[in-house]
This record gives sequence, structure tokens and C-alpha cells, in this order.
Amino acid sequence: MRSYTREPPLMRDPSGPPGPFRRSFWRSPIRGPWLTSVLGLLLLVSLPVMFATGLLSYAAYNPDLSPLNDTTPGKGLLGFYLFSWPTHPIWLYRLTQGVHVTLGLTLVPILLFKLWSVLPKLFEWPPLRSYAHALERMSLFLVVGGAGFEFATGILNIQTWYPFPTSFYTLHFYGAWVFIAGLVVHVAVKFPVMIRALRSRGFIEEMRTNLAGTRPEPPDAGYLAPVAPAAPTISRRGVLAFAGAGSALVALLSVGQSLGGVFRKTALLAPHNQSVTGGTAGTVGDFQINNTARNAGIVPSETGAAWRLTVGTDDQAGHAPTLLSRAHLLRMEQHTASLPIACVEGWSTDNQIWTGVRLRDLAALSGAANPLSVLVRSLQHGGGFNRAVLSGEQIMDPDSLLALRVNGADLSLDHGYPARVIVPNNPGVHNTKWVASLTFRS
Ligand SMILES: Nc1nc2c(c(=O)[nH]1)N[C@H]1C(S)=C(S)[C@@H](COP(=O)(O)O)O[C@H]1N2
Ligand SMILES: [Mo]
Repeated sequence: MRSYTREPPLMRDPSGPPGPFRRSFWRSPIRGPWLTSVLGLLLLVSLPVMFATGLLSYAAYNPDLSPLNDTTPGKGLLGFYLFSWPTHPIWLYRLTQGVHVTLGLTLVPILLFKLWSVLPKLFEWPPLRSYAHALERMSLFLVVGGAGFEFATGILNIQTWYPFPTSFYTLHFYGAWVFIAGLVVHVAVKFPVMIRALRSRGFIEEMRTNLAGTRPEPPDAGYLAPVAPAAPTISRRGVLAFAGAGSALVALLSVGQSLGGVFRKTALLAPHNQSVTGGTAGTVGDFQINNTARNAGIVPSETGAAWRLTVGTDDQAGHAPTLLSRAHLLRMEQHTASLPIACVEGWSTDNQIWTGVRLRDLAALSGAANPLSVLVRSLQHGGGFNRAVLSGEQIMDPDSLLALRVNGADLSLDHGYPARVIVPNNPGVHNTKWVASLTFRS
């Protein structure tokens, strides 16, 4: 019988305080550089996707267009990459944000296993050996703290729980930059160690190794493998299968909110998916709504026959704004576009058939033939989503509509009656419902 309790003399640490600060306290025989590196590699390929799709999501809000769109003021240099968010392809935001949210949820089990695998390092003794060591540990603080912060704020947001002291976007955006700064240092330091560790054992071979054949890794300078390993109770392939199954389960229970179709009902972890009716009673092709008229405090009397759309420009010189009734809008040239609604929270609708007046026709009517932007205001009084600014490019797209009808029926009150904005590839939050006014800027 092989003994698992022999301590190599070099790795002894009788001088540290007792308990977890002694290396011999950590006995899991599967903990070691190889397992940490496999989990690390998974995160190394996924986290840049999270970062990139996150930055794209911020760009999709067109924050440079208006302070009203920008919930992250003072971004300064961190907004260097911003560009005017395109209207095509129409499914782009649905894809990037679906990936951001689904991948983020899927990574949670991997992240937890990765943190477990490096737990002894938290108690490393002596805590600081050199300047380089101090720098490395500081970067870990940013990486671990940043990851915890980004995952926690992201998950709270998609669960529509907002215990934040300030805007979610501000926190999540700055948190992402702090996290990525730490990650870059961490990867620079650890990449060679990871490659060496991955080469130390064959992946396929490890996947063929059962519990009886599981052997500890030799104690390493990185403080991961145990100096006094206990007998294994699970193989490395068992741990990876467990983590993988956890990830797969989370993915399967959430991806339906973005995929739509028959998968929609499988998204049990996605709170937005549970109401699948938009109140268009009796019509085919009804679909879910995010915010109801009642919840938004829409007063039915304001949406009745007295409703008028105010269309104007921001330069007061010249003509007064035009007031248009719904009947008038319906007599204007009607256009149809098949577009989804895709929310920052990852859920999206399938394409719906929207019918209404082109935003660019309304711009022309206001006297702004080449508008730079438009401020859309809702009837809704309170709440953060009652206004948005759209870009000139968005206004001019022939599929950008002030929708009056959807799937062949008048909009229901919950879908935004009397009129709502629908713009291709626009984050859902900028598709304002219960529109009261459009103010074009040239
Ligand atoms: N007036 C108003 N418009 C709004 C909202 C709102 O709360 N009030 N929610 C926005 C958000 S966050 C999204 S994702 C879409 C969702 O459209 P739906 O509520 O019809 O599903 O509407 C947007 N338009
Ligand atoms: Mo949204």
C-alpha cells in the first residue's frame, strides 16, 4: 500500500500558525495544479467572451448619444471603444446578450469549483514572501473579488432584485474593468504555470482514471497539492463531471429565455419567462411582456380617445409641435417589420410582426429630414424606463417603427397601446412603450 501521509521535507511548514495556515491542514488528494489549471483554462476561454459581450451591451445603449442613455457617467477613457450601435443584423443584441447572461450563469459552478481548488492559497504562510509575491496576491484580490462582485450583481439584476446603492450599470461596468485588470495580471503570472500543469497529466488519461487509480499530485510551489493527502473519495474525472453537469443544468434551465420557441418553458431559472401572455386576448401569436401597464402606472384614461402623439423638434424656432391622434397615425403609410425584443437581462422574444409608422416618416413630418437623434418620452410618469434617446441611424432604418399593431392586432395595453417604439437590434429598454412624444434633433 502506498502511504499518502508522507511529508516531503521541503514542504514542511511547522512555523506557521496552526489550523488552515499549515499546509498539512489541506488534505484533498485531488487538489493540485492540474485540476486548478483545467478549471482555469475553461474560465480563461470564457471570461473574455463575458467581457466582450458586456462591453457590447454597454455600447448598445448608445451612451455617447445622451446623458439620458448613459447610466454610467464619468466613464472617461473606459468608453474609448464606443461606437454607434448598428440596426443590423436584427438578431445581434439578442445573441450577444443571450450569450452574456447564459454563459455567465453557466460559469457559476466552474467558478465555484475553481475557487475551491485554490482555497489553501488564501491561508498561504508566510502571507508575503517577496514583492513579486505581494503583487500576485494583490491581483488575486482583484480577480476573486471582481469575479464575485460581477457574478453577484449580474445575477441579482437578472433576478430583478435591485438592492444596489446606485445604478446596476455603473457598478457592473466599473466592476468589469477592475476584474479584467486583475485577470490580465493573474493570467500573465499564471499562464506558464498552467501550461506546465496541463502537460503534467494527460486529460484523456485522467478521464479514464477511476477512484481506485486516483493519485495525488506532488506538492507544488503554488501551495495547491496537499503535503499530507487523505485517501481520495472522488476521482478528478468525477469532480469535472460534477462541475460540468452543474453547468449544463444551469444552462438548460435558463437558455430557453433567449432561444425562445419550444425551449421557452424550460427556462425555470429565468423570472421573465414565466408570464407568456401579453394580454392580446383571443389573438394568435401572443407573447410575453416584461412590464405591465398597471405596474408602470399607466392610467387607462390617458391612452383612450384623448391620446395625442406630440411630434416636434428641439429647436423651438419655427413651427409648433404636431399633435397626432391614433386614427391619424393609422391613416399614414403603414409598414411592417419582423423584429424581436431583446432585453439586457438576457430574455428575448421571438420575432414578432410589428406594424406602424416609420420613425423616419415622423422625423420628416416634424421638419427634421436628417435627424441626429430623437428623444422618446412615455406617458409613464415614474420609473427609469420611460424615456430613451435613439440615434439618427436608428431613426432612418426602414424597420424602425412607431408600432400601432402587432401580429395583426392592435397593441394591447400591456404591449404599449396606443403606440410603442420598435427598432431593430435595439436593447429592449430603448423600445419605449405608451409613447407620448417624439422630439427630433437635427
Ligand atoms: N414606458 C416603458 N417602456 C418600456 C419599459 C417600461 O418599463 N416602461 N420597459 C422596457 C424594457 S426594460 C424592455 S426589455 C421592453 C420590454 O417590452 P415588453 O414590456 O413589451 O416586454 O420594454 C421597454 N419599454
Ligand atoms: Mo429590459
